[in-house]
Amino acid sequence: MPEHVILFAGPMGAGKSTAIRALSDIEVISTEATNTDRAGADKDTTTVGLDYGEIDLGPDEKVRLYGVPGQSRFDFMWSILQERAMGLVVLVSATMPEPERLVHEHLSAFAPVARRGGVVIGVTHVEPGMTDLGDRIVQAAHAVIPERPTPVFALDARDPQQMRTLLLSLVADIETRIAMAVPS
Ligand SMILES: Nc1nc2c(ncn2[C@@H]2O[C@H](COP(=O)(O)OP(=O)(O)OP(=O)(O)O)[C@@H](O)[C@H]2O)c(=O)[nH]1
Ligand SMILES: [Mg+2]
Repeated sequence: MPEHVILFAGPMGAGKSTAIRALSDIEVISTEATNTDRAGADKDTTTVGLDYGEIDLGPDEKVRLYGVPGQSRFDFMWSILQERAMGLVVLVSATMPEPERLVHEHLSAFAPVARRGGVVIGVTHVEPGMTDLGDRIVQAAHAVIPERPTPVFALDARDPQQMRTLLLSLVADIETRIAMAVPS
């Protein structure tokens, strides 16, 4: 059965664990601990290990969803998982200072996955009137991946329907790339 490995990256509080919970068909495996960094994100818990969920997109298409803890993106276990991953979701919250800088940082950390497979960016906590934020994020993504456009979605990580739209567009992008790849 064909399967995809998708990584969810982004800073603390962006909504990675929430997004995986919204998408997963199975009970999510999550290693949450008490958040001692209230300045980083004002919430009760933070992910210290990984999040893991699964979703079936069709009778024989399984997607494995892995959340990368915001602070440990350079750990060796993520280098290993990065080799298997074909897709990357970078999440960032619009309420964070300089979301475009955070996108640059987290996309750079997983650029090999984005280049080999596909990537989408999800911006959470978007309020009306944040007029040029989308453009700034598009530019930040272009600086890391200049060879093709990176889609940017405004979404609520708690909303399964919106998360599904993002995931389906990522998987479609990956499959197009595979279908059109030059045989080696
Ligand atoms: N109002 C609002 N809340 C959101 C939105 N997206 C996510 N959230 C909330 O924002 C918080 C995000 O927290 P997590 O999902 O724990 O974030 P995380 O990226 O896993 O963070 P770490 O594990 O600490 O790196 C949760 O309380 C969500 O319910 C959104 O678009 N609007
Ligand atoms: Mg988390």
